[in-house]
Amino acid sequence: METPLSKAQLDAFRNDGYLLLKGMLPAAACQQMLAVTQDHLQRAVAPLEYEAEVGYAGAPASLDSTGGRTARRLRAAWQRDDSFRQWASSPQLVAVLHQLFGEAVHATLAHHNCVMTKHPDFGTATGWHRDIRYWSFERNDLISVWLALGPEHAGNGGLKFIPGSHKLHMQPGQMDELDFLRPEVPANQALFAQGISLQLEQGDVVLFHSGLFHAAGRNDSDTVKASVVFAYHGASNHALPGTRSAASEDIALG
Ligand SMILES: O=C(O)CCC(=O)C(=O)O
Repeated sequence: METPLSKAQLDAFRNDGYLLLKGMLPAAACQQMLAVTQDHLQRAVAPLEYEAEVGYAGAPASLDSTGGRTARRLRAAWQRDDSFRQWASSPQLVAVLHQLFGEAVHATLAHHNCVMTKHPDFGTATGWHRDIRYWSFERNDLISVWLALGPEHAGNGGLKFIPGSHKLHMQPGQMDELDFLRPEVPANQALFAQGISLQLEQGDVVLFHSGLFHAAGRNDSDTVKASVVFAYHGASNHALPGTRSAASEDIALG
């Protein structure tokens, strides 16, 4: 297996909990995924998750209220179109993940496996959380892979990270019942102050540890933002028996 990452990049991932790979995917591949995304959004091709279902602050109250059919995610990206599958299983990406895990790579389709969209009118901000809330594995050691299909920044709801926060040990009172950092806790406010905004262009890829705290704002631009997001784990890190992670499709990628 080739080793595309330098020692400095490996160290950066270990220390910061994320790694940005600028221009990893050519424009043509991104444009193809964007065209599928726009078509499926327009035709509401199932399965979708709507802002009204997620219910974050400012979301439409119900599917039938104004803006109620604003999509949050096109789910099942792997099953949805070959262009997403090709990206998620591409040898170039698998080689990067293999190096980060130090072993064979599996994709879990238990969560993510989607195109995340953020709409200007009814798209909502996401509070500070870590993605491990979505899965149940032996170790908190999964990696989310986020591919920008267009520009992402603080003005259109781009990601914010707290570098190094994957190493923190949290006190129970810092998190709410959904595993978000409680905004009113002073220790959390000190953490939020360390948050940085990522600037992504089309084709940029950011890989982040499932313990890294991240958040995202609203989309104040006039264009829908779209990002393809998949999640991976090392072959030795097994889903816990009886959980949704164990019941979901898991793909060995080598
Ligand atoms: O785009 C956003 O609002 C953040 C999405 C996110 O981090 C998540 O759904 O886990």
